[in-house]
Amino acid sequence: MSIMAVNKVDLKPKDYKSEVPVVWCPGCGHYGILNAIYRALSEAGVDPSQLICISGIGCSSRSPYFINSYKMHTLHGRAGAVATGAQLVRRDLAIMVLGGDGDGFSIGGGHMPHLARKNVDITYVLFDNGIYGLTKGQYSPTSRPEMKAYTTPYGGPEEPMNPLLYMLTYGATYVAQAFAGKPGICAELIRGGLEHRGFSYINIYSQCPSFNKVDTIDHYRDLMESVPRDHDVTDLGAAITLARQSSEGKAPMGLLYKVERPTLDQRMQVMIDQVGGHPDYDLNQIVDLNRP
Ligand SMILES: Cc1ncc(C[n+]2csc(CCOP(=O)(O)OP(=O)(O)O)c2C)c(N)n1
Ligand SMILES: [Mg+2]
Repeated sequence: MSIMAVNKVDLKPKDYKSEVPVVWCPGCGHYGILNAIYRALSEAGVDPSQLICISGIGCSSRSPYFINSYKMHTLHGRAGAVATGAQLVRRDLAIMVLGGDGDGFSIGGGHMPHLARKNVDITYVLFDNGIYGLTKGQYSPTSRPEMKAYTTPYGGPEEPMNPLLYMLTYGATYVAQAFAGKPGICAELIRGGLEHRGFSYINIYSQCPSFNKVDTIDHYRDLMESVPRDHDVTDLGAAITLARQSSEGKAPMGLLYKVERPTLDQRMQVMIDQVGGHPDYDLNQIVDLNRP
């Protein structure tokens, strides 16, 4: 169940830090996002014993190690699929997926639309540094053509994808974006995602000073424009118009879209109830069995 069902605790952001030392390069934007996650968890009052952080592979996918929670470091690109299963059987927990642009949109690209269209009740924070950081700098689906990396020494021949437009058109019910240089805004948007019942997608640009020389923190500062105050977050057309700016040299920062729609687990429960329950697959029973 969404975070609303999770026990509220009064913990400081530092209480969500695990004892594992953070091992990213100096100046990496991922630090800002991790700090924002600590703040969001503290502000939302999430009980660490009722939180699972799930990731695939990548620098960003190491984040669950650094968070005081249950965690699953799964296969490259498969975090969303694992999270879907975890959510269906443990609706009493808050579930976050943490990972990168390569993990989510290259190898994991086949799973992303289904998380959105099924409205799986999880919060997905995508650390978008426009590169494969862990493997030392290959081109990713969000790399700009200007970005020269060792797989593309003359820059890229492809247009980057637009994650916001993608998520909106596939049916995500909470879509937001920020950049690592604004941890306060990131924290607010992640908290909103945690408190939203349904699939929440938060795209956070993150500078990779080691391998991506064009998407610097200054570039993101110039790129990002706050979502207008009068933007109606329930208006899909208006959200799509804002999202399209990312392909036109400006990128919206803030909450673009938020609507209520039945989640996958809610719809499955309705079907199970319609047939009078199922001995092997009763979501309520599974949840009860796991409670002490
Ligand atoms: C099946 C498989 N294919 C390829 C790899 C190599 N690999 C590890 S991480 C990664 C990409 C990570 O990029 P991203 O998700 O953007 O994370 P970042 O390191 O940039 O935070 C790749 C291709 C792997 N570990 N497993
Ligand atoms: Mg990356």
